Amino acid sequence: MRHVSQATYFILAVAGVSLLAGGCSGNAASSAGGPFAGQTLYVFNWSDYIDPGLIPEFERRTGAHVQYDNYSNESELETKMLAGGGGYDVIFPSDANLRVLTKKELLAEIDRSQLPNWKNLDPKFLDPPHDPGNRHSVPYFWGTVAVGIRTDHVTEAVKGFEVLFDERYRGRITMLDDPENAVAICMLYLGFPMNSTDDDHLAKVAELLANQRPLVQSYTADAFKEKLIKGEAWVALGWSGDILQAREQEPRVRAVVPETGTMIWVDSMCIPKDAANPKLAYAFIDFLLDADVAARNANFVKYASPNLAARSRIKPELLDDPSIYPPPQVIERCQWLEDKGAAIAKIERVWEQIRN
Ligand code: N2P
Repeated sequence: MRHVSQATYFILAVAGVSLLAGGCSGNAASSAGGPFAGQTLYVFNWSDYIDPGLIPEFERRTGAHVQYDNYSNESELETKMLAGGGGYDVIFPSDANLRVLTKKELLAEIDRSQLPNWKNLDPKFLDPPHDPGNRHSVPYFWGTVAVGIRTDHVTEAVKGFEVLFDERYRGRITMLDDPENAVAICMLYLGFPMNSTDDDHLAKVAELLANQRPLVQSYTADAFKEKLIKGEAWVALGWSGDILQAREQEPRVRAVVPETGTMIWVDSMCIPKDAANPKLAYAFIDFLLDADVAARNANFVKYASPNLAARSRIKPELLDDPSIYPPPQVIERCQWLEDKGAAIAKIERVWEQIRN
């Protein structure tokens, strides 16, 4: 039961099969609304990954001030944490980041007695292989790496990643500026195992990326959203929800989740071991776990929520959108990033050559 693979975990989760025998619930201690006036909470989250109205609301409820900083790719968070943490109280690592940070013992153990709203989480998303027993993490959102297109310029049926390498879109393509994610997508496109660090495979990926380079308008892990909205970019490799946020503002944007499979990820809320204000960190995490707050957040960010109590308050059109909640047959073909250990340096080298 406990040793399901990451893939099995997720297929079972979205297919509605419980992984937990007895379910899981938090206990009754209360933390939200405590006397936090005059205190500051330091948060480090992915960009465009919260309903911006929620931060002032938390400040109003608690009297605390939130210093909210952003990153836009996996390595930014990792670099910051490995270099000493940056003084944050709450961070939002991906499943891949989480494995690294746990191994380095940089995360505090989660005390569920400080999270009365833990009970709102869907048990199917708990006890994941990247953090057995959720010792260090509270699930936040999950999603995929997808292709955003402007349907007014890309008029043929797009199946998947091929459009990223199409000469016709020269100068109108943005590529996800995230070494591990971008290389993984190239591996999938070339038909290699997504997590391969094999030298021959990496050489082919390097060649593909070098040939793609003249077609690329910019490498970015956040600005692709605005570029799609403005029509500056017509094709963008990006995070699924961000593409859908763009679609909300510009209906000619579409998100394509390749049916042949893509990368899937789940991000979590964590407290660094050396956080200065864990009490306030718990209050913030518990606030985000509140059913109403989680639904508002999901309705804004357009990522898939693991909060079961929020489900009935999430807009039906989002729950029915296959680019947010892909059908089980697509999920089944998706893959997770694996811990590459020291071989990650080879991937970073490939990426550096392209970016310099
Ligand atoms: C939010 C990006 C979240 C995604 N902008 C990647 N894990």
